[in-house]
Amino acid sequence: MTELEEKIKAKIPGPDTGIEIKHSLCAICSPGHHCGVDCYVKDGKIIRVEGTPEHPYNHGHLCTKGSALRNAVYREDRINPPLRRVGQRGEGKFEPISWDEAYQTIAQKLNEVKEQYGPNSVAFLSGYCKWYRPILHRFAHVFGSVNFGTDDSTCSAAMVIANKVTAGTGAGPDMAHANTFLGWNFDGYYSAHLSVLGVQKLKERGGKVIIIDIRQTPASRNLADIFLQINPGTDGALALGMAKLIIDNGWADMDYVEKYTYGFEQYKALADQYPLDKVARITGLDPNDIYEATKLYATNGPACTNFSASALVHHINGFNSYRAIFCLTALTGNFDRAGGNVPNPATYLHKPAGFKMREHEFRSDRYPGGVERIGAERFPLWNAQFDELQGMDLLRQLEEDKPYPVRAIFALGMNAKMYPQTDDLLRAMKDKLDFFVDTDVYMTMTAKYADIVLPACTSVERSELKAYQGGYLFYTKPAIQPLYESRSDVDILCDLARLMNLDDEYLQKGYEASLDWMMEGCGLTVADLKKSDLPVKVPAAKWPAEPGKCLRDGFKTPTGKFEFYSTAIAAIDPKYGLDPLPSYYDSLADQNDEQTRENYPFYLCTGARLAHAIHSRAHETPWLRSLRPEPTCEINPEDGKRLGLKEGGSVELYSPYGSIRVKVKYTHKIKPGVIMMLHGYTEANVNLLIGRDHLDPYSGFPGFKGMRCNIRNVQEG
Ligand SMILES: Nc1nc2c(c(=O)[nH]1)N[C@H]1C(S)=C(S)[C@@H](COP(=O)(O)OP(=O)(O)OC[C@H]3O[C@@H](n4cnc5c(=O)[nH]c(N)nc54)[C@H](O)[C@@H]3O)O[C@H]1N2
Ligand SMILES: Nc1nc2c(c(=O)[nH]1)N[C@H]1C(S)=C(S)[C@@H](COP(=O)(O)OP(=O)(O)OC[C@H]3O[C@@H](n4cnc5c(=O)[nH]c(N)nc54)[C@H](O)[C@@H]3O)O[C@H]1N2
Ligand SMILES: [Mo]
Repeated sequence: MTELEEKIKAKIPGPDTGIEIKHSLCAICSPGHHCGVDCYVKDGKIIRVEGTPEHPYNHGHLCTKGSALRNAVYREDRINPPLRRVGQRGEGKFEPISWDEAYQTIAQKLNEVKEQYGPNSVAFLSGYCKWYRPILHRFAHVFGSVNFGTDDSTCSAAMVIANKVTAGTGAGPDMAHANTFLGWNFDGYYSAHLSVLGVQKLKERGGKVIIIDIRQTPASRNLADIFLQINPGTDGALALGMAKLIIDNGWADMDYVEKYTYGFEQYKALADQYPLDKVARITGLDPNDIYEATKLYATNGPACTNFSASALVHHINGFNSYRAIFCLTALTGNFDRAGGNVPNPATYLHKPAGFKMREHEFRSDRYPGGVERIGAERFPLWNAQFDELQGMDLLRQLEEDKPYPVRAIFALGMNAKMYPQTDDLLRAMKDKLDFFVDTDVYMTMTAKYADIVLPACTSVERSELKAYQGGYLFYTKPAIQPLYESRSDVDILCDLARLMNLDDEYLQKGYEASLDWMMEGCGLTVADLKKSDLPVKVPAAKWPAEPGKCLRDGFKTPTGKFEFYSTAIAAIDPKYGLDPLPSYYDSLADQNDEQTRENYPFYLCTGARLAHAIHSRAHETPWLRSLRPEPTCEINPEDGKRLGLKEGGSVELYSPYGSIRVKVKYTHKIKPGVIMMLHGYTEANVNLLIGRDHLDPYSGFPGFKGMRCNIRNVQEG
């Protein structure tokens, strides 16, 4: 018996119990995580889930959501057989049909739209799941449509683009060698639990931690040496103010700046407009605290910085704020240096693992080109830098049919509640689409608008490829058979490719053949991975990433330097008014007229992460819902009392665009004037309050975390 088998056996509660432990992964949360899980299976059913102790990533740890995986798998709202709509769109009336019939209908309807309007009139959309993306993306292209889009329209892509147009690449914090950690909107306890360990180790070594957040968090409490509780949406001003302090006090690494950067003089001139007193006024911070934090960051190096896929870029000034912070890493000589921020490109599906896979080549290989993607005209920087449609322009194009009509949506896990003014989007989909198919695990509000609904299985019911840091690849095996008639998303796509006779060798052959193509050169095949029940070390992997490559070989930007002044932004038509420098403007710039200020005095921050929830997908999982049973907004007691809001009472939260009813909770963790609300609830969808045009002009991202709103009591009952 191998050591592993011994360990596994030791965990089985007694002989002859009929319980088997099967390794799988939890795909509830971010693709950057997906912890290894042990499913205890008896009679084909999962009776218990634990973290896999031998897993090289999570080493047995599980977060709140992962601990509820079993409950998520056996939810009562799982879609059972494929369904055909019989009532009105949105009504939720369906009849069961066979898979064959569902596939035939989809093939016929998509081809009809293609014939009548052209292939780009079919949009291929995905929600938060990443695992099937290269297959779906290629499917769209082979079908002939340029229109592939995902939650990247609101998540991470703004950061990716900002990185690209500044340094040609992103760069993660090198915690292991840093003396200081600048945790800008870092709260790993809620959003990435394993990331906290690195910060704890840094502290144990005597390292220092700065946390900058609008709310007090476990990170600000447990980790921070200096905590700056900043006014929301003002981070760009702080970063420019810090740049000025760094330059004026001689803390900048001028050798680095001269050798490796471009546009310093213009950047300095911009920073000069942000003296300490002005920055203190904008950010609501004490000037001494700003000074001390800046000094610590700039003089106690090497220093690394946290970057978030969402918090900052969910403001309409977020792209520039992000860039202003990013520029500090070069100003202090911490970019691409040990203990600073070190480039480490993603291996596969957002996860760096130290080797190269041909995921992007696979999906873009068949790009049909020609007509422009949705959002191309409105968001030219996005379009030039990112390989997807910008979904924040979907509603406009549905309504206006310009530059061409969109008449069908083929979606995997589409959540319309991800889109601002969701009700308008659903109305447009209802009125304008000839055909809408959605594939989901659960019967969602969005699926109720579909003409055909397909049941997808969960991660523990399928095989899936996953890369892990440290140089690992994992090909999972199903721990249980797919429930009901559900199928794996990738099998659905490849079945359809065959039925529609799409001209593509790999989609016709299936998921595993496609993966083998993407994995070529890494020294392993799917067949090799299948021999193991745990992640396998990849021979070609180099981990950890070595710093210094950009400094040695040049940056992948037009100038070959780190660009304070972005030449890629400068190349965009001036009529769009995009600034090549990371200039600061107000995050409520489009809502600052006197009347709106008066009627909507609060700053609404939506979706700041909490441990028990993730977007729309976890709210209906009973164990997780029980941790906060009612959709609840949070307000500082000073405001709550002034307005006579009763703690736990019902309130209406409203903006110029919409209103929801929720409970209210007092908290001292946020400043007066701020209201916080989680997103993703069907009965209290806060994105009804976010204006459809309240978008960052650089990225197209919605201002989810910066919107004017107001609050008032409502009668109970
Ligand atoms: N107000 C506000 N809105 C936000 C945010 C915010 O902070 N505030 N955050 C934004 C961010 S950063 C993101 S990433 C997006 C998230 O984007 P969303 O797409 O809203 O994410 P989810 O609701 O988690 O997932 C979408 C659907 O995928 C389904 N699903 C789960 N697993 C599978 C599967 O294996 N196959 C299939 N076919 N479907 C599956 C789920 O049931 C769900 O219906 O939300 C954005 N929206
Ligand atoms: N439990 C849980 N974990 C998740 C998710 C989830 O929904 N739930 N979503 C996953 C996804 S898709 C993403 S993109 C990541 C996001 O990961 P994070 O960016 O870490 O998530 P957030 O909690 O939105 O933001 C981090 C912090 O930024 C703060 N913040 C909000 N506005 C501002 C501001 O204007 N300035 C500053 N300085 N701070 C601000 C919030 O209070 C919060 O504490 O999380 C992932 N992990
Ligand atoms: Mo996200």
